[in-house]
Amino acid sequence: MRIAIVCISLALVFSGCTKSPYKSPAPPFYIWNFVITGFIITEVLSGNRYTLPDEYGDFDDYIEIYNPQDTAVDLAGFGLTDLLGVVKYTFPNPTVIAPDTCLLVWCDDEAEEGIFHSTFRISSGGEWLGLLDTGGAFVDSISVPALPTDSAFVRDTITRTWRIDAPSPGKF
Ligand SMILES: [Ca+2]
Ligand SMILES: [Ca+2]
Ligand SMILES: [Ca+2]
Repeated sequence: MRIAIVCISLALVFSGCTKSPYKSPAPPFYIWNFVITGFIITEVLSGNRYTLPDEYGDFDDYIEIYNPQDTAVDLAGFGLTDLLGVVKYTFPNPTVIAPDTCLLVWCDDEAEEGIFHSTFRISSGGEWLGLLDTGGAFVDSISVPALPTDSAFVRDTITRTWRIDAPSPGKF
C-alpha cells in the first residue's frame, strides 16, 4: 500500500461521522471553493480497523485535506465540525500544508493526543462534515455515507467527485 511518508510525518488530522447520515442538519448544497481556498477534503475514513494507526497505536477515524497548489497554504484558524453552527476543531497556528501534499486530522475525540486530534468522531453509519474558514464560512462540506470497515470515502483525483474506495491516507 502506497502511503506517502511525507504526509504521515507531516501530521495527520481529521474527522468523524455519526450514525444517521443527517444527524446534524446537512446543508442542501455541496460547497467546493477549491480555487478560492486552495485546498479540499479528499478522504474520510470512519471505520478504521487495520488501515493506519495514529501515533498512539489507535486505529481511529481520520479526515484527509489536500493542497493542490504550487505554493504552501496555512490553515491556521480554520475549523472542522460534524455539527452545523459549531466549530469542533480549530487548526493550530501555523498549520502549513506544502504543495501537492496531504494533512491528516485524527477524528478520535482525543485532543490530548496532539494538535491534529479533533474533538469529535465520525460515525460509520454516515455523517455530515464541514471545513470552515477563519470567519466560520464553509470552505468544503460533505455528507459521508455509511462506510464498511476500512473502506474510505474518497475524492477522485481527476473528476473531484466522491466514491467509496480503498483508503489512501496521506496520498491524493
Ligand atoms: Ca460525529
Ligand atoms: Ca487516538
Ligand atoms: Ca487519500
